[in-house]
Amino acid sequence: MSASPAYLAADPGGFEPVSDDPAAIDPRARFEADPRPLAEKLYAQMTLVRQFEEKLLSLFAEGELFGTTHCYIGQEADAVGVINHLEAGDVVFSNHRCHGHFVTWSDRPELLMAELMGRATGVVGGRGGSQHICCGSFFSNGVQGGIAPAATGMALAEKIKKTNKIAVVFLGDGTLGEGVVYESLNMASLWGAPVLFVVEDNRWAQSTPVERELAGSMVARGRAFGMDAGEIESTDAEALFAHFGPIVEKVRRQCRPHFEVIHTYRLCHHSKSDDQRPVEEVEARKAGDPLPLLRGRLGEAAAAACEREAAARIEAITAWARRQPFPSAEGLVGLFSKS
Ligand SMILES: Cc1ncc(C[n+]2csc(CCOP(=O)(O)OP(=O)(O)O)c2C)c(N)n1
Ligand SMILES: [Mg+2]
Repeated sequence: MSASPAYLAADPGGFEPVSDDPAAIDPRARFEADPRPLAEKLYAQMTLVRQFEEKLLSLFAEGELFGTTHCYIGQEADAVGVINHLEAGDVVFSNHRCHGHFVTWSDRPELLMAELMGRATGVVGGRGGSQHICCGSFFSNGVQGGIAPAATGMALAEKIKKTNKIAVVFLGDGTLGEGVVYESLNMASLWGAPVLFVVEDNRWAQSTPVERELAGSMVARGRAFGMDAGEIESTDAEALFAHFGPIVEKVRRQCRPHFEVIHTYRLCHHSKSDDQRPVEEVEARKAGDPLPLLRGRLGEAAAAACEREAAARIEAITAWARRQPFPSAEGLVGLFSKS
């Protein structure tokens, strides 16, 4: 491995720096090592993501954070359903709505909090912000659709290197309007790239409802390129976890692409405050909020313990991130150029 970049240098606030070794983070092993019952583990992860983003929104409102951010509130079950099946070194390619994917994958919310605060110990040295993450084998980019060919190429690279690793790319329903997605599906199928295309259909692309953005069937788009494709309508984390286990396993075993659509809903604004959706529609969808859905199965004591643990953690990481230094000009060396 190359020497650790500056942003991974020891941080003074008590959190371990993350290694730049793509194999350093192993979501599946971490999940399996947690002795709690499945529902409790999933609830703990989703609660952490939810509280992390609620904290972000309040920091934006108080003027401590600036720029933009797209929250994942309501979609947390997708991330925990898919990502807990991934091994160390599997590539994850996320999009503008990446916090839930990153926090679930890494279990390192402090790195993203520092990043959003623009600090040198943020996941990309405080220069990527909310949407642009590069950490081990996790990547995100806000250019809709542009992530599909990148993920396909990375999956193909793993195949050529015979690593038995796969790539997962998360796309929105609106992103199915980008032509480059179809070039990616074509090449992934033709070349047998082990890439799982996950479409998170939250029914809206910013201010456009899905009925006004897409003709035909989402799932048929994957099938048209000769790959297996399926769909699930659920915000139940346990159901999604059960659904994606065999799919991830099959992509790895067959070394072939797969296209899977999750029909879900976003319960927050598109970004920080913009929301053109009918209020009644959003209110009705709150019945499908994945957190209360799972909480009911846990029992009060276990659920409350998860919530307390997440709250303490968010408080600690926020305080830590505030103490972190801002990046220096020297920190630019190696980030955008070699010298
Ligand atoms: C190429 C490109 N065009 C436009 C945008 C602006 N933009 C950001 S998010 C978004 C809507 C995306 O909708 P969808 O794919 O359904 O994802 P969601 O926001 O619902 O998660 C748009 C138009 C962008 N980021 N990239
Ligand atoms: Mg959408």
